[in-house]
Amino acid sequence: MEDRENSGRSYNKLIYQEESAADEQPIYSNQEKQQVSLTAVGPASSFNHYKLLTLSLAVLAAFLLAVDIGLGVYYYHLTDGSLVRDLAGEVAKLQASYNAAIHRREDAKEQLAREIGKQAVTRWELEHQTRRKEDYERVIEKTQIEIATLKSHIPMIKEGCRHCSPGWTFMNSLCYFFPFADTYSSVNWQQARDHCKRQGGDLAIVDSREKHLAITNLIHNYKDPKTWMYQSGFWIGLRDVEEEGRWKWLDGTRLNEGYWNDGEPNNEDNEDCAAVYPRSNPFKAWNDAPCNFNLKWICEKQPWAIG
Ligand code: MMA
Ligand code: CA
Repeated sequence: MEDRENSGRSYNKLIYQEESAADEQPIYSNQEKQQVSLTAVGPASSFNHYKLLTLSLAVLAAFLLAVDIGLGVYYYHLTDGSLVRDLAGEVAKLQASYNAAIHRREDAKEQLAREIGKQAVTRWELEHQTRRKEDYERVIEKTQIEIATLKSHIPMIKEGCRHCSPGWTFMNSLCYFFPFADTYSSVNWQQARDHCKRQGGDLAIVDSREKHLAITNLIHNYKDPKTWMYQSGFWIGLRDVEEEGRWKWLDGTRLNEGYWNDGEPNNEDNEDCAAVYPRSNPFKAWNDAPCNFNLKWICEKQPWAIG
């Protein structure tokens, strides 16, 4: 760099010397001239260097231009070419599959909500069915008990066929009649007795525990829960009509052991006739009621000869 500056300065000096050489006195010594002639060789080679430099710069510029064009072409391929198109296509595909996935997720959410709703209904239905099943099980249990009870009556009925009139039941060696059928309406004590007599019998004389338990067991099976307790009674052959508080059976015998309900007999409304009621406790099954009261009844009569 310094050399180039030096050679530049020398070149200026040279021009200045040539211009002034014609009309001015020589101002340089021989030595100086020698020096000047030596330096005069320098400007010629600098000029060559300059040309070389210019050429190099031109080549460099051309190279840079080529690189620029190359980059331009590469950029064109990059931006407008298949690679970019592929990438854009990929991005579009990814976007589409992302959108589809979001859509599917929303669908799945809705489906889940619907399933949860259905499950709640199924659960309620299950609870409902479980309750129904328990109800049925209770009914089955009750029916099985009833079947067993009715089965236990079969021998009685069979024997009744052998020893008693149709519709009469054989119990404790006697024939009994119960007007369970709906065709029999409730009647007063005297009408009940008349019915029994027409059939060849009389109102029942319940003068033993065995007879009483057999009767209460039977009427309990036919108990109608809708009927009010004091209307569900059955007249028996027991009265205190002759003397208040002196209870006598129709055969004239005095009452020995009664199965009165708590507080009975109370003769509340001139109650001289006794009736037996279907009670869970058979030892509290009797009441004294007005004889003109309408109730069902129990007849008894002797069986046909056994054997
Ligand atoms: C009451 C009670 C009985 C009586 C009946 C008559 C509802 O029961 O006092 O002792 O025999 O009434 O209906
Ligand atoms: Ca009474």
